[in-house]
Amino acid sequence: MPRALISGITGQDGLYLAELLLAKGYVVYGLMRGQNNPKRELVEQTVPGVHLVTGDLTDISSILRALEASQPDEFYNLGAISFVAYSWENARITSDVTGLGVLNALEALRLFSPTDPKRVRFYQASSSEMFGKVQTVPQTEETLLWPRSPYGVAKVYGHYMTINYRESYGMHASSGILFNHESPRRGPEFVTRKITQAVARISLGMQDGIMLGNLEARRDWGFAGDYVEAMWRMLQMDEADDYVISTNETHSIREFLELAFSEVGIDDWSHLVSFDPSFTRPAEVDLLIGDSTKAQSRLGWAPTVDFPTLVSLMVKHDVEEQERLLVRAG
Ligand code: NAP
Ligand code: F7E
Repeated sequence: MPRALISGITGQDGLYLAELLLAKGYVVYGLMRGQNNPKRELVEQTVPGVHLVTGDLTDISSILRALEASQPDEFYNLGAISFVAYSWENARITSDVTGLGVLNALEALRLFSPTDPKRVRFYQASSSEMFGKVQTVPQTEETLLWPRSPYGVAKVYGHYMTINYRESYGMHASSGILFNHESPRRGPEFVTRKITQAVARISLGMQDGIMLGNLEARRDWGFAGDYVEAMWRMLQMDEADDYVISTNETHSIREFLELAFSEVGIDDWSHLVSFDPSFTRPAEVDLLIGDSTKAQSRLGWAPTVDFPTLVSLMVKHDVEEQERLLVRAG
């Protein structure tokens, strides 16, 4: 049976990827930080087949121990401080985890398999945030990177370090340049889930309104379940490479709001949304739209969930979840 190690197992993508790999018959290990991680129970309930090992991307010896324990054929590096807004307030720790953590993972792999650089196939979770102030529309694998946040800069470092280790040591190391992808498992700090949770609560009379920042920013939003399939496909290729993963459509936060409110039958929502400047960013990424032609032709990958379906499934999930909370509260 193939074996995989996933860092970031407690995150949105870690859970979807673990489900996918378990369904394919993999033995799956998850690297989880902290001695008492509050998300341990969630992982154990959602993907009970996963073996958990403790470790931290800032601690190279803990990554090496996880490699020894899991003996993986594939290592998916999904661990990161991933919230862009937080990265300005905590630029150093973001750089340590999201940037240097990738170097630690690559070096741990070299120490784990000094004579066979291709023994473990490596996936790096690169990001469309690296395009930042976009230099071409749409963005492809060839687009010049121009990050706009400490998070984006850290991802650029991890991206080029992955390419460098592939070129320097012949490692099977691939980078997926993933555009925004969402799901009911998305953290509530990200704008999509913040909106769908709020819309659900407003529709149930549990909340009066929602405070947001810039509604005009545009993102290429896909479904996380589709995107982990692309990660796996990259590691099944004979040659490692870099791929943009996107839906090739762009929508504003305003359009997301429009669809989310209409899902609960609210057509006039302008009085329910207020502007809060604290949710704006020192430097904004105004427009992201990918071109995933390379992934579609070489990996045979394509998104299966379109934008209205994505919004709808997230709102429906959150309405059900909030109704359960209401019932429990009596
Ligand atoms: P997420 O839900 O924020 O999950 C991040 C994961 O990283 C969590 O499991 C977190 O663990 C872990 N982590 C944080 N600090 C760590 C450390 N020091 N050592 C080891 N693990 C650590 O992110 P996601 O949405 O699943 O995204 C997965 C990856 O793809 C991330 O690298 C993200 O930057 C990247 N990405 C995401 C998107 C997107 O739209 N979702 C797009 C492009 C790229 P704790 O639970 O312990 O905090
Ligand atoms: O912001 C605007 C905000 O935090 C999207 C991460 O997964 O995708 C994600 O990064 C947009 C921005 O995601 C609020 O200014 C308005 O323009 O949901 P977000 P993100 O920054 O695009 C990339 C690809 C990653 O790699 C990251 O890890 O929404 N916005 N009002 C707001 N954003 C938030 N969070 N909260 C607001 O109230």
